Amino acid sequence: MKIKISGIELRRIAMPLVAPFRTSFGVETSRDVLVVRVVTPDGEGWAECAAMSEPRYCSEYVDGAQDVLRKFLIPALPKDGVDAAAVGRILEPFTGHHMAKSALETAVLDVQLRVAGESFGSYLGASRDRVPCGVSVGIMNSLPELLDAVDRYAVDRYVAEGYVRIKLKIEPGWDIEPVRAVRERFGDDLLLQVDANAAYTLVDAQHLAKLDAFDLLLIEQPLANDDMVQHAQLARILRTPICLDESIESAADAAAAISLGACSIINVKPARVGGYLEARRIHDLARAHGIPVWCGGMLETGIGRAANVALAALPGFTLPGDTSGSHRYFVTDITPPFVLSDGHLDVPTGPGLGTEPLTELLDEVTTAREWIAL
Ligand code: NPG
Repeated sequence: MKIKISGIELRRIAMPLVAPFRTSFGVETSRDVLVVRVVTPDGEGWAECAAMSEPRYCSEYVDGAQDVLRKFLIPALPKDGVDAAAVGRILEPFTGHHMAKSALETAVLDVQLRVAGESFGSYLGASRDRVPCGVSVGIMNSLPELLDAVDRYAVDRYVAEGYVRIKLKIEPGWDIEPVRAVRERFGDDLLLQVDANAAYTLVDAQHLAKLDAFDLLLIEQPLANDDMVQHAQLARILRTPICLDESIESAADAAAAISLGACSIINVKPARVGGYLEARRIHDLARAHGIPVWCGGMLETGIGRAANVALAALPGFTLPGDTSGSHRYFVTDITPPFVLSDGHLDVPTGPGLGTEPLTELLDEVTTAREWIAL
């Protein structure tokens, strides 16, 4: 179905986080989110760009994403209408910028599905109506602080809200001890995994092998983004399964990683791979190879969360994702909040994303608006 676009609004919003979120690549205290609104005669489509303020997780950053959207990606869309399934191919001549491309494709897909009356979950091929949820715990300054946070964000709610697994962020100097402390305090039944965000090198292999004692679900992205061969070597040393995140920017990367033996699990983040359609291709490929996937998160508002939850409902997403409830990150979200029930989030069933920003809330947090007519 071709959708005729009148114009696109690029809006920036400031979303303070409930607590600083520290990873090996930096600390986030507030999200500066680029929200994309596609306007058509028949309705609107929404998406958010996952790019952070600074190019630390990957080379993209939010000002750059807005610039490339304004100068190259939006002007490349045909004036006489476009089908969301064609957006990826239309944007292909521009290299990189997956997060910007993902936001544009997602907003077009959203309006197209709203017009067609179909939900993201149904369109993508969801096989469940709710998904189990994990939570990511940032790097802390001290062990007591970590245990409090685990208490506060995961285990207490594991009982009260039911988070089904915990992911600890690690880096050199903050790895074996926090994992040991969490295991000792909460026992072996807790589903636990770690995420290094590329903070180690192959020289650390024997050190990382000490994590094998803790029966982790996986270790995520231990080595650098382009260390595909080194990850394959590390996989032969560790018993803990290796999951790749940053290294996988496309289905082609996933195919290479699988055939090299660089990972046995993949974290699928739609923004990182250029959109939900490429994310689905990675899901299909991994599933055909018996490689489990799970849905990552990038501190999304309710707009991004809605689409992630829909994706996480596909049959190959067999591990709990970083699809936490809205209140894990924001006191007030711009959409009605996603709230855990029995450790799960419901997959939205309304047309498109099945949710949209509440105008008043959105206006309150808006810091800038730009209109690009097509
Ligand atoms: O639940 O949304 C979430 C965050 C999960 O830890 C999480 N995300 O490296 O996967 C990651 C990390 C991240 C956060 C990556 C922000 C990039 C930016």
